[in-house]
Amino acid sequence: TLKRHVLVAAISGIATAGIALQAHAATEVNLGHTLSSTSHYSVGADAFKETLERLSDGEFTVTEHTSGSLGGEREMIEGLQIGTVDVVITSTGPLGNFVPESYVLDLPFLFENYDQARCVLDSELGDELLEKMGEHDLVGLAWSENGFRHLTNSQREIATPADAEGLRVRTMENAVHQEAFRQMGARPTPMAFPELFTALQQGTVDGQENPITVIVATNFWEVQDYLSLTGHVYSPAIVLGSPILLDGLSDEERGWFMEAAAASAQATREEVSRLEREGVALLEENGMTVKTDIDIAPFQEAVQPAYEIFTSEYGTEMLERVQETA
Ligand code: EAX
Repeated sequence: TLKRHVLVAAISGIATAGIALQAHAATEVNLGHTLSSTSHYSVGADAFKETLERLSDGEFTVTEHTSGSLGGEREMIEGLQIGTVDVVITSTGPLGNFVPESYVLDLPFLFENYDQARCVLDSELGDELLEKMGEHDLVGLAWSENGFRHLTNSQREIATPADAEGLRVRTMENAVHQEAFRQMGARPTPMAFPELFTALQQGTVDGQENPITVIVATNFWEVQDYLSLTGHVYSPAIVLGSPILLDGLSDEERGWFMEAAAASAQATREEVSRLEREGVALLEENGMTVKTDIDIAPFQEAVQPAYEIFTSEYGTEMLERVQETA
């Protein structure tokens, strides 16, 4: 900013000398996500901010809006389309409502581990899916990460699908997830993330499912006693931009956004990996009962119909390509 002040002073000097010049104010980039300022998304937002401001030499400044202060993920994606928000870090949970091709990534038990999931997202297929965003008034900047999702609840320890029978579970606004939980015998209730903590607190729902990262960042131990490490679905995150801002930029400027998003994704993945190592102990220290040795076979079997419903609606091509790449 010192530089900017000097620049502004110089320009006003020139202007008084009768030469018409205009000082450009830095463009403020509003970045939103649903998680707290201690979350892996915030680590990613910091990296985005640092990288974009450095590469653009202050042409862009980034303002981070945490904890869903700009709305839930579905709302923020809509915000990108109409230009009320510039950059969003979001799970792919509600993305299928806008870009149906992305639904495939949210199929339960699609990936076995982090390496496999990251490898698919970093492949040509991942790039192709990012480009697809452009057909739906969104700019796909980078694949980031949320993590493997696990089930928490306030009622009882869950070791088998039968234990989840009748449990009211908040799901993301994602048809594939809702179907999977219905097949498991639970009662899925789709809800935007910013409403979730209160819903758990008031008992509107008994449980929810999210990665260790989110459970830690949201202090869910305050309202949930039981955690079962089901790892039932890998939840990618994506850094999305608004075409209203990005379409008006030069190639160089867009390149800075891409680089900033790549740095963001990298920093987020590292934080996810750290929390995968340290998070469970932290949750136990905070009083959660954690069921670690889950036999996932019956869960996999229970959610099979979600695959059939998915492929009957969207075909098998995308799914086959993901499975070949994995
Ligand atoms: O992206 O809605 C969810 O449960 C997501 O995992 C959360 O907003 C982080």
